[in-house]
Amino acid sequence: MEKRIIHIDMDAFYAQVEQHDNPELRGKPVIVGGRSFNRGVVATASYEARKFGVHSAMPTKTAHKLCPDGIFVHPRFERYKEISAQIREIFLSYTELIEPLSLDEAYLDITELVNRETSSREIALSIQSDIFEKTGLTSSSGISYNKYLAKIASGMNKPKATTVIDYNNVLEILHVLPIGKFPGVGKVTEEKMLGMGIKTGKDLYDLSKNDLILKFGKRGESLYNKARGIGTNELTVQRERKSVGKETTFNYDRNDDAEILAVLEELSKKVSTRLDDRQLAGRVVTVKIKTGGFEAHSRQMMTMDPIFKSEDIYHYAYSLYHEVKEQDVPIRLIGVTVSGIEERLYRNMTIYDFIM
Ligand code: DCP
Ligand code: MG
Repeated sequence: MEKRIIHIDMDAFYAQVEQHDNPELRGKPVIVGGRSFNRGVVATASYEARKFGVHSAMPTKTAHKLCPDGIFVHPRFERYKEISAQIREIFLSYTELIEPLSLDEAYLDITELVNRETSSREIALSIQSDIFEKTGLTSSSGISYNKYLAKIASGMNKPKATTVIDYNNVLEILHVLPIGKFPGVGKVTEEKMLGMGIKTGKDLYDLSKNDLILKFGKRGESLYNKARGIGTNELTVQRERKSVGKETTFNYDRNDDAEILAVLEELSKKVSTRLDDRQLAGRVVTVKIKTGGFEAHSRQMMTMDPIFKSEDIYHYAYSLYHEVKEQDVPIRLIGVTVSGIEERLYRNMTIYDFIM
């Protein structure tokens, strides 16, 4: 059956929150990020600042050059989280079929809510107006019959827009879409494609499936489908995850620190990858062991900031291991867990990237 999926994405989220909370910033080029000249990065910029070419992930230094009169503001993650929670409450008042992608964007499956009296566009507009009423912030939405088209649609007419992609306009829209705007085509793939002369959806559409598989391997088929408006309509509805852990049972009891630590480092990497996949981080690291005599011991430690990188996890796990492992007592199992899980507030960056 055909589904109706909405993708909702707040407009210039962090910057808009700053402008909302501080009216003096309204209508001005606001750049949220690290203030440091050498190390800071831009988290986002208001639409006024974007006119100067400032964008997310750009070094603050470059942003200064492009927009010398820009107002540089530090991020207030707690505030963004608070608003994100308010937005989620609104989503929940419509449906439980929600797939959050980050603090400011989510997919909603509203198939069941559409009927002869209420169109999917009306539902999207109603959600957006609820968000505005509750938070004073504007958002954009995209509506389509699958997820990636809904996401493309929400970005097409930003800000404050509601855009529908349907069977009758899908190819027309995809054909002229710059290749970098296809979800899943990151910076690296985009460069590669541009180098091959694939600039738009039409260029992609004109390539055969075989050709795409030859050029892009496993992803070839998905690209072939994306050029044709074909994609999944199944939401990954998030269950709340309390902890992420990995453990190994040895095939014989071990006592050699170097050997055990090498395993612990591997486990830390696996935990990190899991956290990374879901854009999560955690504040508590636990190391547990079981001795050859089946006694279980564990130690845990609170971290300074939420962590997710394998070297950070291993850093804590390393000292916990030395606390919990008794000399000359061989162990049969070791595990590491990160709990105190929260959603990551910045993508592919750590808090240090924002330090002044
Ligand atoms: N963000 C970040 N680092 C990035 C990208 C984004 O910290 N590289 C943060 C700041 C953004 C928020 O996530 O405000 C949401 O990201 P979006 O990609 O949705 O960007 P915006 O909401 O800022 O702008 P747009 O209106 O284009 O959605
Ligand atoms: Mg956004």
